[in-house]
Amino acid sequence: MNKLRIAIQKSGRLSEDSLKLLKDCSIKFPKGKNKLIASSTNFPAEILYLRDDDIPQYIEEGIADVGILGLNVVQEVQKNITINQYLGFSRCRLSLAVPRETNFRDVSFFEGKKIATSYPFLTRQFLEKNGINAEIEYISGSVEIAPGIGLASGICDLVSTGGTLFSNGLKEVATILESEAVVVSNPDLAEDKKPLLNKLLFRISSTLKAKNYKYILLNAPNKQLEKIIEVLPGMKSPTVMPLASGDWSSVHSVIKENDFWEVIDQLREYGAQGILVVPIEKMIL
Ligand code: PRT
Ligand code: ZN
Repeated sequence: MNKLRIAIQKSGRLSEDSLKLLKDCSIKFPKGKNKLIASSTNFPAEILYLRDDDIPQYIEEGIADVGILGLNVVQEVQKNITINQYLGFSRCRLSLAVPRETNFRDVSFFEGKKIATSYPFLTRQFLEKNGINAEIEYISGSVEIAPGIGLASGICDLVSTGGTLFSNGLKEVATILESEAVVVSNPDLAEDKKPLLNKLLFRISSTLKAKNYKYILLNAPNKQLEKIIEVLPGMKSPTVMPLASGDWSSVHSVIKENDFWEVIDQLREYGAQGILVVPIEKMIL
């Protein structure tokens, strides 16, 4: 039977979370530091460890079937690949930056100027959209030093904390793209591999959903049950079980991580006690 070839970054900012995601999907494979390829021991898959920039091409050419990499790379390289899932990790933004002392009003500042970047396609696209004519100087790394050495008036680079820009005397002036890790795949996947991709995507989305929800258990006075159930919709509706003694019930449900504190405050207001909130490992809807 054919195996699904999954490409992940060999070493870098995406590696750890990519491996963790596969682990959360219960896809096991032997560890080996210098391995470039490893066969899963419990899923029909092979893991390819690559440089992130090479992943789109490998997928387009059918050498890998599916991969995990930054949206920034996917959008820059313009290969024929499908984005299947946003993963929420390795978040960053592609931004234009200029020396801190620059009197910057708007992007027309860049008219006739030179911008250093490792993202020439996205930079040009942004400038064209804004009707600006600027020269793009492609450099593959350490872009942030370009203005300081007189190579360019500004840069377009990835930013996460802003620390690198700050320590190089630069300020962020416009964001071109908000990025995060994504799952991408070959749009013309062989028929016998499609069920494997779907299986993988199903596991990934179940894992991601679980991260956004919590399981909640609490004791509720029976006379307040109706109000408490109203703030706890659950996946269908909450489970309610009578306690062995007194006019109390045990209520079990699922809540969104984002609504968490607001829901807890309301529950306490309605007299809920013994509230337990526990993580969910997988969530199948
Ligand atoms: O060797 P390989 O080619 O595989 O790795 P790489 O060196 O090209 O990539 P890597 O590991 O640095 O980044 C992989 C992916 O992580 C990127 O494509 C992004 O999708 C994502 N990511 C998230 C980042 C950052 N945050 C980030 N901060 N990639 C790079 N940076 C760099 C940025 O270029 C700048 O130099 O970090 C610096 C800015 O960080 P702050 O925190 O100082 O703002
Ligand atoms: Zn790279």
